[in-house]
Amino acid sequence: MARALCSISFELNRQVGLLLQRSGKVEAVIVGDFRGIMIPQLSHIRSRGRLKGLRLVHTHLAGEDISDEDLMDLLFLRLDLLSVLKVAADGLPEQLYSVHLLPNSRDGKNWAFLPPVHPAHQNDSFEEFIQALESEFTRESSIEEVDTGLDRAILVSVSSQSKIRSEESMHELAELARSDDIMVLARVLQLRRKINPRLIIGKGKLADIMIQALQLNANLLIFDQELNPSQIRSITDYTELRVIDRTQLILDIFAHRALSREGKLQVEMAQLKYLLPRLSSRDDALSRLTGGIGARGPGETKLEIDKRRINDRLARLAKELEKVSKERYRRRSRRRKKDLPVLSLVGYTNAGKSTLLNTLTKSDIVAEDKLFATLDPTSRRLRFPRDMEVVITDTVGFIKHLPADLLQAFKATLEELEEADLLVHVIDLSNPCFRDQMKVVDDLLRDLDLGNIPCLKLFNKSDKVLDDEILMAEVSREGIAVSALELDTLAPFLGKAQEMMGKILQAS
Ligand SMILES: Nc1nc2c(ncn2[C@@H]2O[C@H](COP(=O)(O)OP(=O)(O)OP(=O)(O)O)[C@@H](O)[C@H]2O)c(=O)[nH]1
Ligand SMILES: [Mg+2]
Repeated sequence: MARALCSISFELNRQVGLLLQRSGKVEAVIVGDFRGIMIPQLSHIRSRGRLKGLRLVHTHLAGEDISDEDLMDLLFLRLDLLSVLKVAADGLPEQLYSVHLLPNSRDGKNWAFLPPVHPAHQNDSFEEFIQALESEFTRESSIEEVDTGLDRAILVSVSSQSKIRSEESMHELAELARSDDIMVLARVLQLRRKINPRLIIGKGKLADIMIQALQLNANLLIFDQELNPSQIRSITDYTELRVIDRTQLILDIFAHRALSREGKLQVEMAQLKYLLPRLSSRDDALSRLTGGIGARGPGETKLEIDKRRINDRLARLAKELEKVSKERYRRRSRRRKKDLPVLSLVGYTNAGKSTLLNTLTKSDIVAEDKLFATLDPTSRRLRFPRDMEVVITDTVGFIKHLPADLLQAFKATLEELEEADLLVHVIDLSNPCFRDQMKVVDDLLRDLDLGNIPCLKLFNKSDKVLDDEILMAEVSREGIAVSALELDTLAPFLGKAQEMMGKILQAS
């Protein structure tokens, strides 16, 4: 076979290759040019264990043995083995060079070369060799590989921001992942002065990530930056891992959490709007975009990935949403008749809004250490100390880079905030980035035209930072420090809120 391959290659003056299955069956014949060979898309082929289950044998005509390009192919495609058949000047086979991946790096390398042999002297223990390699891969990672059925992700950030900001953002991304039941295996941060709009990440860096993914058995890459269609392609052209970005992760969380009919409709709409411009007819990358995470519509619905069907679906969703929001409008005007003043809790996700509502009204709505625990607005009655009754509402939390489509979709729900007589901006004082978070919330409130409603700043989780006297003094000039977990600390807040509410009602 080696002889035939060499002579064809020699005559065509092009590299020629065979992709072989473990059984020896030929998966594909590839004809390249003099210097290189393009391996076809293999994503339809399921991997056998950690490796791809395919071996590539191809010719080299220019006298070189295994090149960097070959190593990249080995790595990105997770080939079982890559062999180069060097063709001699007379068109006959000269030597066979082979390389395979390693479960652990040796001398900083994740691959190992086999001693070159003459093709005629090749021994046939390939199957055994691959079995041994596979089990070595499995053994090396068996310690952390308790199969929990969770997605296993590597977080990637390519950022032009400062190191501290980028790390904080990455931390938030990890929290988002955790909130979506995704296991975070590693974080890769690359600081760049400028981000290339076409290729977000270089091939070398991507190779590093692929090595880690292989060693840690990751199945998902999550980027902290929103990826445009060409950036997605620049990554998915090389890797078979699923690739999503921060926006999709947030959308996925929302898809999991949405309970109300309106919430579900809104999330599905946002997901489809996000996907639409990222669709192109030939896109195999997209099926990876939508396979598994990101393909999960709210509830039981599965996202459809056909452009025309998406457009039809979007039109239908818009109609249904209109109907639902009319109903809500009617409900709202009924409530309006009772004419209780409305106090709305707003703030960054995980700030403690739901906890506060629970403590104040002795309720039991979901409050947990996850981002976006609350999606659907909840209202309760609250009696102030000096005999005043108000409606207090809890709302969806805000986050930086809140996907525009999502914000758009939730506008109807957030419109309820327009009814608020008083906003209470709940801030997680224990978060080192609370100033940035405050700004995100203030900016969003302004975008939603809610900037004119009187707003009381509530610095929550003060129990965690009581020692920091400077900080406590600083924030007590701007608002009120409390701990939503302890009813006793809330008296000054209730007093102030009632006072403000009284003035507002008088003025109106
Ligand atoms: N130590 C401390 N933890 C708090 C306090 N208030 C809330 N938490 C915790 O913070 C976490 C988030 O609280 P939630 O009330 O769910 O926050 P949220 O603002 O409603 O969050 P979303 O619904 O995701 O926007 C929970 O684990 C709470 O127990 C507080 O005053 N002190
Ligand atoms: Mg909440």
